[in-house]
Amino acid sequence: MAQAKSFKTNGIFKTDNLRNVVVLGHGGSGKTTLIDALCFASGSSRRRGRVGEGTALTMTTPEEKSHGMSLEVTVAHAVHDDTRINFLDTPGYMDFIGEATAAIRVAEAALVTVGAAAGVEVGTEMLWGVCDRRELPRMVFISMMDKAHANFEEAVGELREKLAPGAVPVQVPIGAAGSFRGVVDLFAGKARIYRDGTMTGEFDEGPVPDEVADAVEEWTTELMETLATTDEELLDRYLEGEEIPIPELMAALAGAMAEGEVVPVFCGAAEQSFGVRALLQGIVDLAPHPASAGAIAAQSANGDEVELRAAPDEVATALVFKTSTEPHVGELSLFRVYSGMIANGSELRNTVRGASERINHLAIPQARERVEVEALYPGDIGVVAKLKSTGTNDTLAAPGTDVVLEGIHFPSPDISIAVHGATRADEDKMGEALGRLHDEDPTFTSEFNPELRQTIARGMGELHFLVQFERLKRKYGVSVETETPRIAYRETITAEAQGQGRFKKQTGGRGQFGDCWVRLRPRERGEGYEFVSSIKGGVIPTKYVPSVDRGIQEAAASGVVAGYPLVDFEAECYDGSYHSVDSSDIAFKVAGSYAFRNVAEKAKPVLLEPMIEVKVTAPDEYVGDIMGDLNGRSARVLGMDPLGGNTVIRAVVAEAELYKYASALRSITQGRGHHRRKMLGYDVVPPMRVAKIVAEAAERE
Ligand SMILES: Nc1nc2c(ncn2[C@@H]2O[C@H](COP(=O)(O)OP(=O)(O)OP(=O)(O)O)[C@@H](O)[C@H]2O)c(=O)[nH]1
Ligand SMILES: [Mg+2]
Repeated sequence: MAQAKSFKTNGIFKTDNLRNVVVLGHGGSGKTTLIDALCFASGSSRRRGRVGEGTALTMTTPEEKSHGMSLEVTVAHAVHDDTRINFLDTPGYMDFIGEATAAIRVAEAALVTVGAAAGVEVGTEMLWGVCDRRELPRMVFISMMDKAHANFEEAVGELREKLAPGAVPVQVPIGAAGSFRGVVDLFAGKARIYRDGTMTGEFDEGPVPDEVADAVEEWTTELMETLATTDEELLDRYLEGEEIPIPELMAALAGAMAEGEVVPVFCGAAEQSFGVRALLQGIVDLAPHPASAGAIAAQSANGDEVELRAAPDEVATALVFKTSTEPHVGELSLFRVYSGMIANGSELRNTVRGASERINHLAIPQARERVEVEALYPGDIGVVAKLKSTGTNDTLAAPGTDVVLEGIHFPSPDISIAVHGATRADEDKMGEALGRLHDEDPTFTSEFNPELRQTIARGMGELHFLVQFERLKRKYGVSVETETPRIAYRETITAEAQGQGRFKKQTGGRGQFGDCWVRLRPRERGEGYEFVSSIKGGVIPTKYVPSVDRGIQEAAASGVVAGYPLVDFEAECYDGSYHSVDSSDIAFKVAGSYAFRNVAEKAKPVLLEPMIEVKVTAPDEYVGDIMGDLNGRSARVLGMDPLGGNTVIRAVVAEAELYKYASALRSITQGRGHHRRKMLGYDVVPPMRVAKIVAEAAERE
């Protein structure tokens, strides 16, 4: 049996010998297991871990171990064929898509896992879309070939139909589910039969077994024809029946993959380390190296485009793509070098915040471990502890440079929840600790909302919140409790009305007197407030008219139905009277507010509520149930569009009807549906719900 080669894992690798590969796929499609197997087989990790036992290489935090899934981007490397492959493991669960987005930003290629039994899933499609926007070259690993119902042909068919017409296998599996035991490499035309239980992916090479001969012939023709069509010269030679050497075919495939024309498909069963060696070689041969990936997007401080090369003699730049804090370790910054060399002990400038930072204990990450190195070449991924004032999305550059690299476009959080400290002490520490969570994860925000008198946290979904609050407790010792966020209702008027506001006070000495007549008119939704004066003949002196306006605005801030701000109306002050001694700004302000209250009551006031546009994406089979549930929430459906085997439903729903919608959707779709939200505006609350809102408001008063 071949012995796993030993490697210098902490060596410095030059740009050509580096690959940055983000591993993406639907939740539970086998990414973490695959990376564990790849790193172990390459000899760069000492222990073969398991997701189920919480020991997989890239499961690093207690939260990941207890939830049994990836929750953050984690970098681990394998060294194969003199090349260091930096793998970025990402969560497949859509609440954590921000982590995947960051990882996609700094990779040159994506390795997408598609379960051989599950096929293309919602998460696969979402992440594929993010890769599309960055034109990221992709390869696919059909995972879990050993699982019941594994079906390679079907998975490839789905992939071609839904996501990648250019997907083409470079391997064909031998057997499936319980009988899966090897693959045929289509370039070499040889079978690899895996040895059971080696865990390093050892195999015996042999001729193509009869059972797969037809499939091998069919897919080999497909592969050759696909390659030939990407290159005219190759096509001629192929048509003339020339035997084209494998390295040439590989180079053609790598070129076509870089262009996004072809997506090479591999397969295996990472749990048993079947297929991992061929995949390592495939990545080295096919994934672009950091200097071949085209222009580096950067700007100077004044916004001019800057051209940078991924060369050692270029000015040094690096992008921080992940910041995390762990007790006893402090803050760790993961960064990707784009240009120039970064040396241990050097001083860099944070060009976003204008601070200088010293790079001590420069290291490359191996999941939670750091392997110290003297320097990093352009393209490499490094980690450094305890930077003073650098966060995610900041650029670090050589002193004297003001270059800012293109940042990561994180999705904005659109689900909210209200939180308060479990105790007084928790409440006091909560604000700062929540802010630290945001520093680690830009898709989580929080702020105190004075109108609602609640701290509102925003995130990507309910599991996201759950995990964040677990981190809050473990890292910062702060316990929070959650509650339904109050709704920012508004009020408006629906009819024109007019009337008087008169303020007169005589308490010895000087009195107070203000008197105005005001007409209120409804305006369209979103048009706001407007004040008009049509006072003639100085019945109210000009200098007091603005006080009437101010009085109306202050009174409108707590409306007449349930005390919510009354919006979208015009107020016209058309008459009034004054007293030469007793009138004052304050007296007219009070008169204005009296007039508002008096008239607004007569102007058929109504309650308004925030309306949300939801976009639900789920497999077709759940559409009936989703629609039924949306009906129960009085939703108005705007449209339904097919997206692969999924349907995208767009509907307008009152915010009040959407609390915990993510959970409901998850149980309706067995976790296969997700939704996004967008605030649309305000609409009148249906009469049947008004009484309850008024009663709740009265209770809070
Ligand atoms: N039978 C079988 N099971 C596998 C294989 N690969 C992974 N699994 C199991 O499938 C489950 C999910 O695997 P993970 O590696 O955690 O999947 P993941 O894509 O990282 O999941 P997320 O981090 O949640 O996105 C685990 O229980 C694994 O043990 C495989 O090749 N065969
Ligand atoms: Mg994982």
